[in-house]
Amino acid sequence: MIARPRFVIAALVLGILAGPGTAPGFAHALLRAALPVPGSLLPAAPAWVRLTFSEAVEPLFCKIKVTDATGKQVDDGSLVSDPADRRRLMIRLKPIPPGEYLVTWYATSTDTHRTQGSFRFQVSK
Ligand SMILES: [Cu+2]
Repeated sequence: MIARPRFVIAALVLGILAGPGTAPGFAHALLRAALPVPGSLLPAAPAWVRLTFSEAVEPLFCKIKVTDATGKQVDDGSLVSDPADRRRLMIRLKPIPPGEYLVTWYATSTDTHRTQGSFRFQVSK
């Protein structure tokens, strides 16, 4: 009976060491692609921000926030996931004037690991 918790711990350690496949590291949701492209200067305001991660993500535990240069939120707050591709999240933007915008994202992959990041884009005058 006393050995049981130790067995469980050993199994967990072995599970961690064995890891999921031979991929380098674990299945963290890293940002693979974004629209607008990070750092880009756009001729017109985009209607959406779309992020594609390296892994499937859990929309309920993800967040995308888009703010203007004064810190005011310019997204409509409703995160949309793509049922055809669970690595993809989108959020709709309010009509935005020319300026610089910051996209901040928090993602939770299906293995519950969390990642976060941010990038900027600009809308030209
Ligand atoms: Cu992970």
